[in-house]
Amino acid sequence: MNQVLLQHALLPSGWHENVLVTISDEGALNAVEPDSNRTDVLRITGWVLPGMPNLHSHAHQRAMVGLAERSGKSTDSFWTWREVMYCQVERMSPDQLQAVAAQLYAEMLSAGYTSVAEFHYLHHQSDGTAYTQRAEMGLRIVEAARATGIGLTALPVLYRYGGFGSAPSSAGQRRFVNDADQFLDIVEQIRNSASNNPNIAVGVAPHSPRAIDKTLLDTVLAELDRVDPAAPIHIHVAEQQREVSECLTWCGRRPVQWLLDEFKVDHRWCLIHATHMDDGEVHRLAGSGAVAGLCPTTEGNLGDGLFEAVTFTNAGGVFGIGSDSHVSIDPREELRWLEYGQRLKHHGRNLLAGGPNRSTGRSLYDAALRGGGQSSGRRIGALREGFRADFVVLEPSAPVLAGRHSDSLLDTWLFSGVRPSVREVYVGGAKVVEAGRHIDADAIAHRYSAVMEQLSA
Ligand code: NGQ
Ligand code: ZN
Repeated sequence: MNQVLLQHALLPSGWHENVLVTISDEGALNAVEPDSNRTDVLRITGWVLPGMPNLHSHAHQRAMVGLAERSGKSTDSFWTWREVMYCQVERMSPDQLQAVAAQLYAEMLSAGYTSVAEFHYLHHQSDGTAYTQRAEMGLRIVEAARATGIGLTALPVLYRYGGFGSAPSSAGQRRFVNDADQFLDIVEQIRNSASNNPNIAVGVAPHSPRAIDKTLLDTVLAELDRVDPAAPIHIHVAEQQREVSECLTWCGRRPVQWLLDEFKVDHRWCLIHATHMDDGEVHRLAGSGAVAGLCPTTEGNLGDGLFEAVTFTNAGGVFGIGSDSHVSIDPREELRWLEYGQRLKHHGRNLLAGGPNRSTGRSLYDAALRGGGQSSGRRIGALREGFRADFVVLEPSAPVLAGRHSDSLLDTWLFSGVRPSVREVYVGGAKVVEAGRHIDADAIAHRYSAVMEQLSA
């Protein structure tokens, strides 16, 4: 048991001072008591926010940032980017993946993300044969999370087909493909490796309606219901217009509509992107209780389109944010671009503030904490009794924050660029970032650099 006093902290009921937090040996918040006059415990000065959950990550893609920013022979698109990505992942070994993921997670932590939902589909060896331990690659993700201290929702990906209507998978997808039994084997191995670790939860991720079919997903979800009826389910959907038209051609329905018709989509689900929805789909998704997993910097990078955030949030929809392909690793940039996208689309300002006289930064941050927490299958996203002791301390001496407090400070932090970031980060009560750097930053970066030299050779 450990106690600290937070000078200013954002709690579910708003900003409070002198908040005494009592942290259990397992890293949970046993008590959160504002207005304490205790002087015999460690006092953390400055402004403290709940750590942000990152609800969507493909760790391996961090190794290819910048390598698809050069025009190809034909018109570039999401689909040509995907070909570049398939080429890049052809060679990555388990050791290399682990080093890349560790560097990525250390950077996430120093940007203020305290947990990550890893949507992991790089399962097999380069030639497509399974590793002796089928979950080898996913286990390396678990190892990287453990080593850096970030909270993890491991989401092994179910990937079987290459397109709508059970189309065969392509050669570039050979490292991803499993049938139901093989996939459930991976899930079980990951679950076993993470059991009793309060920093880790395990869910499943059917890759997209393109990569599964109804029977396959029903089989997998029935087994998941048996072993963990609360486990989160994440899926990519309707990111590109081409997906919508292919889905319409295949079944006469749009992808989000198909998903909502065919499965019991509820608060356990997280629909990644859901960019292209008609008004009916926006309202149905908002009413389902599922989280929309938005990744604005990646969606911008890939030319996806803009999510209908104003209509969706007005209809009570829940969203969270993810750094996805990791063209940026900063929760502020995701939130800022979410709001900017709506400003550019609707020609207004403060569109996601949620009502008159409200702070846009605060509304965005609160909403993303809620959706991120919900989609993680863990008790995170709030400084609240029973939740994990995951929090970030902003840099108190940052000139740009001078004279600001509470919501105006949060607005300034969010809407002022990339500096300052955070000074300290705690996950499950353990300090993992100090003076703005991960406590093991040098060793992690050293291994990462060596791997990047190998991959570029
Ligand atoms: C992915 N990424 O699985 O990494 C996808 C692209 C696909 C994003 N959607 C591949 N951002 O959708 O087939
Ligand atoms: Zn993705």
